[in-house]
Amino acid sequence: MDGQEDFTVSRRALLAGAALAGVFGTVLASAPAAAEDAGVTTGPVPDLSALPHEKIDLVAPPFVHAHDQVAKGGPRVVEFTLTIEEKPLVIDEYGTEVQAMTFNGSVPGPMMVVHQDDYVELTLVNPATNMMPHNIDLHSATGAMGGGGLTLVNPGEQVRLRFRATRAGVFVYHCSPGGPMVPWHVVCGMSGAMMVLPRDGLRDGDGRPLPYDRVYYVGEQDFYVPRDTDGNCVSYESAGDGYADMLAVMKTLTPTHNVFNGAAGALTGENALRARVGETVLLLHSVATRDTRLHLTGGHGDYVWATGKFRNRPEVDLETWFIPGGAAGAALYTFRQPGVYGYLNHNLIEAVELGATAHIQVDGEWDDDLMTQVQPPTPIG
Ligand SMILES: [Cu+2]
Repeated sequence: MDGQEDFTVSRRALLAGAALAGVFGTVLASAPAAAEDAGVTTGPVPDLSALPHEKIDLVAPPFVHAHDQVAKGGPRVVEFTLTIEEKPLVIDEYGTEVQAMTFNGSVPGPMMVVHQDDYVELTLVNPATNMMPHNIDLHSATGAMGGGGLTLVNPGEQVRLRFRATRAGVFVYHCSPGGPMVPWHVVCGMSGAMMVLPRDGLRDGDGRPLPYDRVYYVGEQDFYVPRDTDGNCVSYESAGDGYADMLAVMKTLTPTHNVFNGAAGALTGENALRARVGETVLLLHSVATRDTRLHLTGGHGDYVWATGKFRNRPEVDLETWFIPGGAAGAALYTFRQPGVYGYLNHNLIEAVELGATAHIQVDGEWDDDLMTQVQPPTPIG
């Protein structure tokens, strides 16, 4: 692997995915990216025309498209389209710009919601304006590297994948185009999540329903921005131009930024999430690479599926919950007090210095029984 950083990856080489795989294939065992590499041959497409079809328009995080919590009727075919956008993205208040790769233009990509046993029919579009091949590995899917082996598309191509969502939970999806392109595309922004709800909705450990009034989706994203000799972050004209420098930073395993929803401050202040006292909020959270430990300041996790899989009994009354990299979790909380809550990675250095903080602005009546200031700050006496 020595000297890999010395490769200058031109736009042309990135476009020619095969050529690039040739370059790196000699130095790295590549994860298979395409169907032939994954040894996959699928048969005739099953006829599901008798099932109801539903086409969903996705919305950008932190919002989640409208959905039923309890499924009405039997399994459906739920249709989604994700369009890949390679584009510059400002990731902090200093104007640091990265050449991001995104699903639907946002980091993270949009949350997709279905019910267990639904069929997901996903169209992945790679417009000709992009420069690189991409695909999608859905952790909610079974086979062909989560669909990655059947969805590799060059600029100017689209592909349609169908899979059955057999397991209930929140699951990461990410680009996985093979070899060293995998971590690079993911730390350039290419991940998101899908929630597969149990058909009868969320339940506590004793089978009682756990409905929610609001749902938000937060994706935690690590960025590795190269710096110049003065310590300033460097921007590049294209993703390929910055590849070698970024790879060197990636290999330190120390991100320069670790942010919620694409940028430091994307969910704070004016952009805070909102709720009211008495409302139950479902907080969905994904991390594609690194681990996180989430905390709601002044609140709790009433019910938490930290690893996100709803057939497991939720934990209750948590102060902080751990989500391993490569997973998406879910936490349910009913707000009891108004005010501004921090929702953050409780590695406080990452929260405050690297950007992993959101705010939740909660309106409503204060409960003096739960908390009150018995004496305001007063000279000691
Ligand atoms: Cu990609």
